[in-house]
Amino acid sequence: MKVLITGFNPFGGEAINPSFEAVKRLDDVISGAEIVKVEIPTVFNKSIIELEKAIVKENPDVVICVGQAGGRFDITIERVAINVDDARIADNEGNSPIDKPVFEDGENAYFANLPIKAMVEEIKKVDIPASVSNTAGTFVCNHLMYGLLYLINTKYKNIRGTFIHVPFIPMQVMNKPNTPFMELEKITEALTMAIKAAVTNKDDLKVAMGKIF
Ligand code: PCA
Repeated sequence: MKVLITGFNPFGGEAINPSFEAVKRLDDVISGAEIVKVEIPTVFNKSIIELEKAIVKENPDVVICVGQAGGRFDITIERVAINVDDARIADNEGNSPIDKPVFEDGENAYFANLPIKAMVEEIKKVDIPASVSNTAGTFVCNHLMYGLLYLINTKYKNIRGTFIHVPFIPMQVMNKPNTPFMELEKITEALTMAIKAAVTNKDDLKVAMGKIF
């Protein structure tokens, strides 16, 4: 079993991106699965091109993309990606598409096909807050998740994938009062648990993890 896990480079004026900081600290083998780590540029289109290059090179069974969600307090496993780019800020190459589809010929949305609830449960077992999220936003993270699931649905049908959003780490919130954060070690541990659940559960758990809003 091979897992491709990606993190993004820093964007939006931040010096680091906790997603790739955590990804690069992961063990090279988790629950018997080989872990391949790749850094992805926070750029529309190029992010999907780089992801597909890594998929072709590595031929993974599982792909998990990770991104920063500054302001969220917990680890969130994303359920769905939508076919919309709507950028509030520019990406790292100055692109800010408004209401453009990620792929003209794609579905309106795609669902993750990894056991997202089992992944949440496994993270919570080590006392790290986690939940299912029903929106990955409309910036580069949703874009990459949509690209991953589009590729899975159209070309790489045996791959299972999803997206994980992680909070800021402490050094990022020094000048951001009342902003949630999580220690980098905890984020790395959470990703390890998520990978463990992803490679050991075939079916997802039938437990309620919906949100009222
Ligand atoms: N987070 C951004 C893009 C890159 C990242 O780490 C997002 O949530 O869209």
